[in-house]
Amino acid sequence: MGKGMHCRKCGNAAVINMRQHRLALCEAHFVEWMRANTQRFIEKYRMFGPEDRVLVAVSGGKDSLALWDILLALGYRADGLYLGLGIDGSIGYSDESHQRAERFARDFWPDATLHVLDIKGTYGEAIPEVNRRTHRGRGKPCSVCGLIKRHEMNRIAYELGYNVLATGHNLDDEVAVLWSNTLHWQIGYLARQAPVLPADRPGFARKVKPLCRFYEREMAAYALVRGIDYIYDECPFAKGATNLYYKELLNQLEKDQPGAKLDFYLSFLRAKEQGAFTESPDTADLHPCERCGQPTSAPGLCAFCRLWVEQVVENDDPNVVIVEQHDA
Ligand code: Q46
Ligand code: ZN
Ligand code: ZN
Repeated sequence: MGKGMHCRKCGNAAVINMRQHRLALCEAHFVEWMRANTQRFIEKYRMFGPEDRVLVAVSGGKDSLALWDILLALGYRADGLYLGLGIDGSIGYSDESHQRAERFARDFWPDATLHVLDIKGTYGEAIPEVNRRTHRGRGKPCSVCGLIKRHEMNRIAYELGYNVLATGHNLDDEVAVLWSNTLHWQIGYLARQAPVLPADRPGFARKVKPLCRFYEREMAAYALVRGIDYIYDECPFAKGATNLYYKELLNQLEKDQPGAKLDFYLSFLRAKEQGAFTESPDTADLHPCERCGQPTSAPGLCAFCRLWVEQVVENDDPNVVIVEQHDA
């Protein structure tokens, strides 16, 4: 990384050279630059202010831990939420990632709160088990997992009074999704892909992605420089995902044309601002789910609640105590 290069600000040895910005920085100035830019993006896209309560979805990976670190360093009221999905694989993925999240909170920000919700402990089944019972994922549990994560993040933010939900999606994630949505001209998805999504309905949290303009490589460098011990492996079910294939393609493009990814993403946002994609009409006719109250377009129960009542479910009480609180 940036061998023989010098920091543009102080002349010390650089730890990173960002070709797309023609900018090399030393450790201290890189950390400062990442935080200042995050602040700039938060303001530019009107994500939140100092009075908002932000819940950061923390997975134990570099992006979400770095996001939490940056928001706390910037002085925001940001707490973490770790969802225990019960995914093992050969690396004990969920246990490992849970440990990293706890350790980060304890060692870096002992006054911050990390909420932990274990899906199996709460609902009686881990993600792969729900998937096997309902067969929604046809093998891979990703659609079930995405549905449960979205529902639970919304619910916990609502119940604990957070008005903003922040996730650690970086530029590479956003560009891979954008690429896929563009290849298939998914107008509805394109209309909803943005750095900020307004709340689904009053009382629910707004969704924000403060890292959406940082390259994955910048996030890895930030975690490294800050000494954050994160889980390096992806979830075992991510392997072979189309998104990873698109990421490789886009890396090739970026190698030949530094800045291509950022340009693709920013041009998309600009086109949106100019009205290229209008809101999809499927936001019509949302009503509260009969069981959990979250907005749904399905009659009766939302997709999440149907997961648990499709067959015998023991833990059927919608008021189950959900969150175990760790004030590290
Ligand atoms: S959806 Fe699928 Fe991810 Fe859930 S099962 Fe793993 S890969 S964690 S982002
Ligand atoms: Zn410097
Ligand atoms: Zn529901």
